[in-house]
Amino acid sequence: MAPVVDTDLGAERRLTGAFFLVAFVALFVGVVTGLFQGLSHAGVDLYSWLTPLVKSYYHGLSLHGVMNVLVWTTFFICGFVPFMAARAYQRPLASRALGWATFGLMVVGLLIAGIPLLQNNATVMFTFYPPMKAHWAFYVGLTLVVVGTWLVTLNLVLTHRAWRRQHPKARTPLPAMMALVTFIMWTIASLGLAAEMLVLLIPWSLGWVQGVNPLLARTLFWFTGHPIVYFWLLPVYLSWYTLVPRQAGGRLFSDPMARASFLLFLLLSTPVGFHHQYTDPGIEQGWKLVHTFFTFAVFFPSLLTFFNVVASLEIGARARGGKGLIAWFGKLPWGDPSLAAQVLAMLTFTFGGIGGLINASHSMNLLVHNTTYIVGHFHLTVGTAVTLSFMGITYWLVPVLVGRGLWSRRLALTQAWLWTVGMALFSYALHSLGLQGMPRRTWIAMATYTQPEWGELTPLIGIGGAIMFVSAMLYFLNLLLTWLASQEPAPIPVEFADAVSGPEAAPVFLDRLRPWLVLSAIFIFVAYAPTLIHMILETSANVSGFRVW
Ligand code: HAS
Ligand code: CU
Repeated sequence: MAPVVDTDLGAERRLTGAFFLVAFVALFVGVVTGLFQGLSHAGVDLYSWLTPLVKSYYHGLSLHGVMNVLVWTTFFICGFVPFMAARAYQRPLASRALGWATFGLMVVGLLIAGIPLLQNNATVMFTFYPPMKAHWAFYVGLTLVVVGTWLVTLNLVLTHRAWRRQHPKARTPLPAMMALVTFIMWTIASLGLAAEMLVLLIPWSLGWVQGVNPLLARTLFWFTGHPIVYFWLLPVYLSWYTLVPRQAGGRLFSDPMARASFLLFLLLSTPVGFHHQYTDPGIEQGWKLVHTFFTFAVFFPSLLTFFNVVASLEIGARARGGKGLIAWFGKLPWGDPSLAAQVLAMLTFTFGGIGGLINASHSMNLLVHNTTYIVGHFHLTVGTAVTLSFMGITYWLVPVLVGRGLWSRRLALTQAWLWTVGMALFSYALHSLGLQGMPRRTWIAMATYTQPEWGELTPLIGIGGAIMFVSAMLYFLNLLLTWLASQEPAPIPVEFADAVSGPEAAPVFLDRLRPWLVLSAIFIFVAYAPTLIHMILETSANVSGFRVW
């Protein structure tokens, strides 16, 4: 007899809610520090006033980066993705106990890393390049968070196996396949960071070894540091492919194409890290070129996504009476804040993605590297494509989790538009200033070399940042009131979209991960082994640490 399956997923809801709560706290700290940075660029320096809490621009920047791109994203994803997988398999996670243990481990890791960060003992920014040396607890805590994400992978794989035993012939449901690929890709990618932490940074910060190898550490960091951006992006694509078409009133255009896109990400996300190191010495030009080619290759699954998602939106909009070549776009259900936030995120990502291609081009990278242009790029991508989509997702998912309707749709819509407008001003200014040579990661208010013409655009950074801050506060207010005060009836969860060309049209090789994993390992080996071996043999770990803050 088949076991009784709890398809209500009550326990999964609580677990997802717990992950979300931590994610929201992180985002709150991240946007508050973000406001200070934006204002500081515009000449309003609050750091002297804030000294008891935030010691310097760089302390604020480290809090901002770590809380937003590492904690908000990771905790949101570990809450959202397994919940989607469980819904798609129509069964609970293989081990709820493991789910809660994972959450516990990640919170402990976060606390261990967070204390030195708050105390200004880990002001090394989210890339923590040595020889800048943080308190050892910062590295240990972050490592525990990463180990937690591997346990999520384990739980997803076990859940998949249990489902497969009962459905030997069926195609893996698309959202579940996407969940698996996201976490397996990330687990492979995070091996670089794990090696950096365990072999280099932790022994060195504890004083067990005297020196560190900064070049090797940076290389291992970017082994993980590029694919981490797809760890943030793929859960968004999961929503754009499997939920948004339904929210738009239509169907997914092609299920097989969506699968192909995710498998290409599995294959190509990792062997590209040198595009962050074009200006680093010690890596041969030829290998940098190989990573350039892979970077342009991993652009392709995003193009597939663009095509597939626009086609799906168009199907929905035309079903609602949309006409014309472009005008159908106006017929999307713009009054639904969850959909509006995500479509605005897509529009923004179109610009962020094109900027990524400029960064990836070796010769143009030399112009923009280490300038505020890059800051503009990643606020369009992780700061909007990802963050605004996550906000859109919470507009339907948080009401489902707390069992009450969204407190105010209008407030939510205002919030999404404010974020988009604020970000447009903010990132326009940063891109332009970067092209004029303004450096990133610099306390510009204290710099002695600023150019007079920068002053024409710097106010926009402050204004855009302040608009986004207001937007974020409206977001938190709406969620808080939904949780505590809403009288609206509990909503029905958004169902997964049907596909015009469905899973049965997908060839079997799109439902097998092993061959893709083997190919992925070969690509990574080819792209990294010669350089890593060379670095390990030819360079030494002889740089002692510095506290530059
Ligand atoms: Fe990037 C630096 C290249 C994507 C995040 N990136 C960063 C950093 C971050 C980041 C955080 O090659 C800074 C790290 C640091 O601190 O130093 N990036 C790329 C490329 C892509 C790319 C080629 N990045 C992302 C994503 C991120 C992200 C995604 C976060 C989530 N990036 C770089 C490079 C650097 C870099 C260099 C190093 C720079 C340096 O020198 O330091 C590509 O994956 C982008 C492909 C995507 C597209 C867009 C497709 C559009 C879609 C939307 C569909 C729209 C619809 C609506 C449906 C081409 C899928 C439209 C409707 C209509 C009707 C039009
Ligand atoms: Cu990258």
